[in-house]
Amino acid sequence: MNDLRDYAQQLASAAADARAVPQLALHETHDEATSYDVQHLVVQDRIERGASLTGIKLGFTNPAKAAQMGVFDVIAGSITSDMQVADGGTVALTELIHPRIEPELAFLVARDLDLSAPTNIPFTEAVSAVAPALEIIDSRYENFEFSLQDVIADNTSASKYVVGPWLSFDGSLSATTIANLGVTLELDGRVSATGSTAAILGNPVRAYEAACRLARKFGFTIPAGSIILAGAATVALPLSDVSTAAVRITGLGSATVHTTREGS
Ligand code: OOG
Ligand code: MG
Repeated sequence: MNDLRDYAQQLASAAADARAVPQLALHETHDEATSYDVQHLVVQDRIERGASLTGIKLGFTNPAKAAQMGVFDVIAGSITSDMQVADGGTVALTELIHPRIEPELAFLVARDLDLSAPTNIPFTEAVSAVAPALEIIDSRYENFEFSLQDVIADNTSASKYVVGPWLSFDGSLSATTIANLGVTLELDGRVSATGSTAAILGNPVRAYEAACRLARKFGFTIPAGSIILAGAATVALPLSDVSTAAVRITGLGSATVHTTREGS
């Protein structure tokens, strides 16, 4: 356990000091399950600094995103209250290493998910609302380079996220209507990446299934009120020279974040 604590400490300090560390190369010595053990210790460090868990995020649910990073397994991480930025809020770039931004879809979990049960409750019973979202990822590794095991240990590069207005599932919004919605990522008013919610595992509803599967396997909980970030609908783009970023999803609306170079 000692070496796992040491890995977690390196990653937690890198995030707190906004300073990259060399790749841990965990794939040489450790499996996925052990990498999730390191991740849980990294998240525990945030909780000890006063944050609380807000949900679960998925990574590499989009093949274009997986190809961008060279990692092709779907992975999960924890999101916490200190990562949440209000819609229209500001992120201090000085607190980040080499941030990238990606447009996502967020789900609001309506009830405690019983992950000891062998099957999932249906998506429409588990999830009550959906929102456009932005994720700012910030790998703690030099040059944003990692193996599968390394990125799992680094809490899947999770750094900040913004959730736009929630839309409840009702007659006009359903698991079918969210299956193929246009997504744009606008950087300083320019459309910089376009995609579809269909890029997320073919249908973002599958991100809910993946979240349950990974939670069961690697010891996450998904209580009522959790946010599920379904994964990027496009590749991630560098944020360092951007002042305002927005995601727009057809029929769902938008979410916006501003950046500042002043320390907070
Ligand atoms: C890992 C996180 C991937 C996504 O939405 O695919 C992710 C990374 O690319 O650094 O959050
Ligand atoms: Mg993401």
